[in-house]
Amino acid sequence: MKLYSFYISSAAYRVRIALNLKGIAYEYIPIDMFAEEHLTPEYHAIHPQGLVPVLVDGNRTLNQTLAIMEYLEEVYPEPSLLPIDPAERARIRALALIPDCEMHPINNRRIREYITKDLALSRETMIEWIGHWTAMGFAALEALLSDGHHTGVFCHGNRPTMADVFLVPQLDAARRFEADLTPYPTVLRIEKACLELPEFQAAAPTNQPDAPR
Ligand SMILES: N[C@@H](CCC(=O)N[C@@H](CS)C(=O)NCC(=O)O)C(=O)O
Repeated sequence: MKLYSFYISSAAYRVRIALNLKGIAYEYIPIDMFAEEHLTPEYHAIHPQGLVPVLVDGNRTLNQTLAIMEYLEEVYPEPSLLPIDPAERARIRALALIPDCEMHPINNRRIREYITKDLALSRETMIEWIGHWTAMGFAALEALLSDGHHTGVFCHGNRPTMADVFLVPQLDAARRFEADLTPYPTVLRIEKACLELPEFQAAAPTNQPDAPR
């Protein structure tokens, strides 16, 4: 497999975690987003949206991290990142969809650039924007995770699932934008448990080949 990735991309971080948890080796292809390599015609030929990551499995080119997760789950089912019970699967997907659809897209690079360049608003306003949506998302996650009787060491039970795969990179992104995470103790407890696992550690931004040394 090949993964088009950028060390600091939280979406790519998700896929790196999932591949590591499933024990799938891959070639890391860095896309330097600071140098706008994701905006080149060459990269658009691989992913017409110009977003990172892209996963290539043989002759299949996959994008959108949730679709990639589901693909990995179906084609490489063991170890599974979803339980068998449909209601439990729905809970995990709902937890994953909060970072995937309700936090990350609102705070994504092109949104940030629209705020500061097109709308000519200050960096402080942009940070405030991110802080607002970040707080709303983590408050929802904290409520769901601290209330759910399925929560264990991880978001769902005592082994990592798709929910953890989406949670941890979102926390990394939040810290980059100065978010106060102290109101979310359950979220932070689960993050700590995840980061004790080598699969999460190896996927972390600082451990990627394109990370600054
Ligand atoms: N929903 C997409 C999001 C991918 C995405 O937005 N990735 C970011 C990096 S974390 C990106 O490429 N941003 C470029 C931009 O906003 O222009 C997915 O899950 O794959």
